[in-house]
Amino acid sequence: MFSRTQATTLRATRIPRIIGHCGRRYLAQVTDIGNIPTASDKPFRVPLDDDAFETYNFDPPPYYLETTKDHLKQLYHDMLTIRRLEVTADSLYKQKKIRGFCHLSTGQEAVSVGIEHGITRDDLLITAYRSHGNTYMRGASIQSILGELLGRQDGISHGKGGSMHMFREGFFGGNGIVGASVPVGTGIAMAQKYQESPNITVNLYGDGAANQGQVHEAFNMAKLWDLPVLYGCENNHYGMGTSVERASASTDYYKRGQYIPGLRVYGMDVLAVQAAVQHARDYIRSGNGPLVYEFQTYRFAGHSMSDPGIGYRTREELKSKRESDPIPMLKEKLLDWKTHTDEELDELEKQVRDKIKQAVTEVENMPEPQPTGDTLFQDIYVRGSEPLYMRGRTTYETYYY
Ligand SMILES: Cc1ncc(C[n+]2csc(CCOP(=O)(O)OP(=O)(O)O)c2C)c(N)n1
Ligand SMILES: [Mg+2]
Repeated sequence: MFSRTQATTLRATRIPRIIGHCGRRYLAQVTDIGNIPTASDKPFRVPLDDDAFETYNFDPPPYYLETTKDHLKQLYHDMLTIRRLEVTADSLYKQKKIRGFCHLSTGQEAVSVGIEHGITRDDLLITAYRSHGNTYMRGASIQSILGELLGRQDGISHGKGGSMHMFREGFFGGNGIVGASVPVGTGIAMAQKYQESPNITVNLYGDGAANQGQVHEAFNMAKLWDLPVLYGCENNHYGMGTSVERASASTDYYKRGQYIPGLRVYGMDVLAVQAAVQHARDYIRSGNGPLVYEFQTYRFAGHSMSDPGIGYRTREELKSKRESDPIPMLKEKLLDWKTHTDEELDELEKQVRDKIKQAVTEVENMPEPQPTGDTLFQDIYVRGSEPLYMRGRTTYETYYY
């Protein structure tokens, strides 16, 4: 475990941050820029910001991340892809090609990307409804996500789930009921412990959900039984139109586990998120029980497509938060460190844009689910595991599988 003091010795020529949490600019330098290997797959360390973490009864992660040039580019690629996918969803919604609920996570990409790079595919993940980024990061194709949003047969939930209900192996959704996924995720971690699995569950919820009783009941059981679960509160500063200050008696969400150690992570920095999650995984897998993390992030868009997102916050606030957009922030670091060139990153951005554009064309040509009674009753259970029959609206509508 690295203390803050030990971590400091890893840095030599650091320029102190001159702007605070909102509107931050990253000015730190790599310890020894000459030591960055030329080979794209050779590991080296990059420093993290001084205020990347705040701890609660917990040793902080190391203030550096071991990475490679390929990996840094992958992080950038993943955040760009989620952003582009959601900007595209926004436009498809406005064209009325996507209907119903649709919650975007623009601004929060560093959280979903950093988490996935801090765990393995054998670890499990559950979240609430703002889940397009998590779904993509768990390995779903862009087509399956966009297809789901457009209600197509080849969507990830065969067009029946929509924006909030996407699932994949190792990913338990996409859940629409605020807070309810937290006890479900706790149960998943309990199963892992019962089955003596070496893996962990990442259990995400919002700042709005954090005040619910069921969240705290889940914390109690997780600590009582030392379950392998990382609770992650994505503090994007609002639950619908209500700011955290108006909703929460304490906005220190990383301390809300009381008897569970916690960490506040600067969630606009994908490198800090990954380092923090790797650290949590090591800690939990060593049998230490649960952790409560708070990822400090920000939602640029409205709560959902029906919320313009400006009625409860000022344009000035939005403007200043946009200065800490996780995507340009990472780009700035890569350019500062000379790990990648401007042209290389521009080319990557173009490739991502083209890929999403191509996916939209494919998805628009996907068939819609068959408008039959059978379709209605399929996919309630995993295919092949259905019961003998299922009741419809009335007993006269009983469907036999
Ligand atoms: C049990 C329940 N109560 C209320 C709602 C309506 N609702 C949907 S989103 C939301 C706000 C949740 O905020 P937060 O947990 O911070 O998540 P965010 O939208 O910021 O990602 C509410 C109250 C709901 N879906 N479920
Ligand atoms: Mg919120």
